[in-house]
Amino acid sequence: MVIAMQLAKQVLDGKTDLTTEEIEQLVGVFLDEYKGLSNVVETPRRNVFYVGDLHGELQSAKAARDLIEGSRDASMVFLGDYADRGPQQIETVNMVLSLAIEFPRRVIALRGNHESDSVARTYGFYNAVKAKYSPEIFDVYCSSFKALPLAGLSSNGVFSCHGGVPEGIRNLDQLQGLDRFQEDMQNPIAFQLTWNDPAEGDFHFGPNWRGGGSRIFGRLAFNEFAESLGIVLMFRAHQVFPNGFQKFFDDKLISVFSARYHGRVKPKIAYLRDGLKTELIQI
Ligand SMILES: [Mn+2]
Repeated sequence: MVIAMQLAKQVLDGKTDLTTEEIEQLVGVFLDEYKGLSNVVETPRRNVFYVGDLHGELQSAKAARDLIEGSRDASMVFLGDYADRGPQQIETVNMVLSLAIEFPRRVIALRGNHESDSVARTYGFYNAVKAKYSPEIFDVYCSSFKALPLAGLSSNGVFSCHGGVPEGIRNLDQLQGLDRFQEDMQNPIAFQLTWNDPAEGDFHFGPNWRGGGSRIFGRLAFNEFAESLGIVLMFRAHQVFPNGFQKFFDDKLISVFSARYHGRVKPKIAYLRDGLKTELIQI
């Protein structure tokens, strides 16, 4: 335990050459912390950084680290999609796990659709881990993914998740009661929380090009979900926008993306101040 805490600190300070034993230690301590969390965790009311997709870009993970290390009164919510696609996937995942371990009361990591065995097998993380370590270490990482909570909610009505509004939800208990400890999010509500996308328009739900049971949610679905759960503002990630963010539904939903994505994005981290005011920080 003490060794793993020191290890987390070393990763935050730049250590990248972890042994298989060290990865097992890091994931073990992370699981001790995360497996008992509820599906929807309570997040702070103010002074919260919301970090969008990182996708293997250690540069963005380090920018997040610098923000949380530099602001003692602030908290941070990672909105998922840590590995796959980018150049430093293992290092980026290690950084997020280490931030969660080092700052258990100020940092929370949520689950993205890429924190799934089958997706991470297809989009790069499996190959990266197999090349540097072994398929068994990929399984170790996947065990940490399963423990990630699906959403955050503050007492003043700020909701966060990777994808968005799932179909058929009328109260918080429906989210808290589902089984999230599945490798591939077989539960359709867990799946939609991490896969759905917003679209402007006065409709409820529609088909999503991403497939696999994912949905597009419109203004009517968003408003009903928000009213049912007492939500006044929502942060989510999952979609690439050139400016690193996009606002929907009269600015009540903010989508944020924190990776450069081959130069296609000016990456942002959203910062929720007091009174529901949000600043978008260029990283
Ligand atoms: Mn995603």
